Amino acid sequence: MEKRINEFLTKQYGHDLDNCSNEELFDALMTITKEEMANKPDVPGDKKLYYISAEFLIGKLLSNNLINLGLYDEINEVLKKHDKEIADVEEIEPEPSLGNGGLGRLAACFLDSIASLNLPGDGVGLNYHYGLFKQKFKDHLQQEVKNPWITKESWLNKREDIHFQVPFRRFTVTSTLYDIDVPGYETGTKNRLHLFDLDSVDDTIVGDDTIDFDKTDIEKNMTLFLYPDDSDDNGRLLRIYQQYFMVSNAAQLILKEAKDKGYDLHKLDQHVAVQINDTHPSMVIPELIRLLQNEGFTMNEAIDVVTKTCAYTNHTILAEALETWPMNYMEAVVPHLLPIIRELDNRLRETVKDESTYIIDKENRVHMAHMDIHYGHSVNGVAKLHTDILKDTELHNFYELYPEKFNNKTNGITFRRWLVHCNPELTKFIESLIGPGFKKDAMELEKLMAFVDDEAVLNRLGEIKADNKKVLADYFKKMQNVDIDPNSIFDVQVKRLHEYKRQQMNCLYAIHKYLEIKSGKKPETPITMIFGAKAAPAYIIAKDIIHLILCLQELTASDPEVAPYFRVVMAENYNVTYAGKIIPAAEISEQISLASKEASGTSNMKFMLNGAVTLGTEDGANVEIHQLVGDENIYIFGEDADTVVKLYAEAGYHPATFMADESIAELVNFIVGDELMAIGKKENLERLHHELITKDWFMTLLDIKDYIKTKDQVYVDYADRKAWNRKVLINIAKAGYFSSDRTIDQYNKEIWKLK
Ligand code: 26V
Repeated sequence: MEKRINEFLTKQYGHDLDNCSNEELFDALMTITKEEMANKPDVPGDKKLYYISAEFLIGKLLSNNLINLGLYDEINEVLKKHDKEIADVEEIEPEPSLGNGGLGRLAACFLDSIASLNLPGDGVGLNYHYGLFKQKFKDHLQQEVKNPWITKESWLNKREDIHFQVPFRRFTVTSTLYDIDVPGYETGTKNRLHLFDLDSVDDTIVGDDTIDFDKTDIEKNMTLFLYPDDSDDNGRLLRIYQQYFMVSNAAQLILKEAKDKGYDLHKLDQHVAVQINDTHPSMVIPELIRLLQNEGFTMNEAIDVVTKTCAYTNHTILAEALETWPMNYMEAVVPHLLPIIRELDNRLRETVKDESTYIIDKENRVHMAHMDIHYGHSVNGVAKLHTDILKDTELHNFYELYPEKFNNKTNGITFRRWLVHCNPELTKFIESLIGPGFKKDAMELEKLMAFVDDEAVLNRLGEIKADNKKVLADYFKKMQNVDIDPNSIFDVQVKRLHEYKRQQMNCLYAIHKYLEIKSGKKPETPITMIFGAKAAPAYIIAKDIIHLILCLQELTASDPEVAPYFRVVMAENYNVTYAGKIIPAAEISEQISLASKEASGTSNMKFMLNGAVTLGTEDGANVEIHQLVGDENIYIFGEDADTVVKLYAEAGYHPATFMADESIAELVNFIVGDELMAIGKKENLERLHHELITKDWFMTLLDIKDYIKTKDQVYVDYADRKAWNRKVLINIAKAGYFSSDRTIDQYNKEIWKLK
């Protein structure tokens, strides 16, 4: 390997390992890794999965590819010999922001697990040139700028052999395909992530420090951004263009590959499984039907085989994310799909009485999820509680029609990235205790339970955490010039910014702690509250919450009475790379969504695996974590999902009732008090305050008291290091269930049936 790297460097740059730059070394390692992957055969099999998703939040790939190829240790040794660090080389790699949050990162974890279980399955999505956006902080506000990530040399392989014609009302475009190889962990095989693009897309229509562009010039803008602003008509039309472009290419690729392999398209379901990741790819159903009709299928034949091929995953019960598109918008973009969608809807009307399940509603809107459920063979939620809520309330009418279609697939995460790569010290220690088997069979982590009262082991876990906290403190300093005390408790909430996730409740706790310290009550151990979150550019209140967090950051840092004991900090541009540093260093995992609203959560699993203790509501996968670790090793607070669902049904929640409590009012009113007004912007702080006291749709004030009480207890318990590290060990030992290898095995056995 040393020779190969040196040969590349000398030929390409005239340097060798001793005098090359990190940029040159990255190029060498990426090129060699790509060659290695190119030489691997595809995962074999007679039936292949296509996982269609608007998001694939893959993160940087160098280390993970090397780990899966079994080359990581060897390369690490070579670099060390020449005084180089793989971590420094990684810094050079740009991080694609091809996703928004949990749904996109889940898709990336799934690709890793599918390949690692040696199942034939490719991802299909779009090659967004600027991804979501890059977040910058200025004047305590989020600013969005484009995030160019495609460099001359990248992981993308252009497929000269594959182009499809994608027809729209106004024009037809020719697509280009880029593939990223996805090697399995020590399988010797690979799958692919297919990212479709258009040659005509013009990066230069977006200025430097912005995400604005002409939304009408589709041929130039189609694949520039993930989730372009849809607050106006042109934005919404662009979303439909993107979605159809994605699924038409997916459908054409599926049929081409099936035909190339000589399969009988009438038996498509025996050779192909399609997983529809949320509703963004739902148009794949009518598109496949359309293309099969072009192949001579009758409508009945096409519907039958497409239904048996397609399956849908629901990732949220929030109404705003259950997409519906007005018929006239679809007419303007993809008129050729409308006769098919109408036909699908008419067939229902003949047999199904319940109008609430129709695809086209009275306002002429197309309900994408309804189409998926009627014309797919499987509907799954992403955690037990979430699936139960789908069956009992949100999709109850569908459940009555098709009980056999509903199933649960509790989410998971790939341990290759979220343990082996991001926490090498912990991985090594676990290996020294229970051997390497857990890397292939995550349930082996249970063996750690043998050490639950072993003081040396518990101490070592504490040392590893302390080391990771130092690494994170250095990273914060380097990236943002922010000081955090590695000896403080690291209490972390990192996730998309949304009111239901209740970052604002965590802020109210911060205010509580600030006031307590000002009144003279200092915490036993200093505390650092760490946030990381991007807010959708048009989501005003979410951006106001970021403003509040950044004001609290300044307030706590600039007050000499408070700073030594308590800090609030926010990671700028929280992404997969940042997550890889923050999660191994975290001690408290904040999972405080309003019960019933977080479908699953996946950071909760990452934190648990890395030895953080959950402070959370009985929501999403927290419920399953609670069951696994038991009451002693998790902190649960707040009202449960049943209570919350009832409150919504009865319109029974009123923030004013809670504001009548002086101790709550003091915290909420602090948002518009002198201290924060002196730092922040009146408009933003007043708007957020007003929202909380008049609406508070996600019931922050409902749980605030219990939250404060429970969190105070967590901090007290933390002081007993031995008892705390026992909790840490139990959390790690019980995390095996949340390996995405388990999740994918269940998808395969119960939905895809690939092998
Ligand atoms: C929906 C929309 C609709 C409007 C435009 C922007 C946009 C962006 C994303 C979405 C889908 C959000 C769904 C989502 O990310 N759900 C998350 O999925 C995770 C993986 O299953 C799960 O762990 C989280 O609880 C869930 O919030």
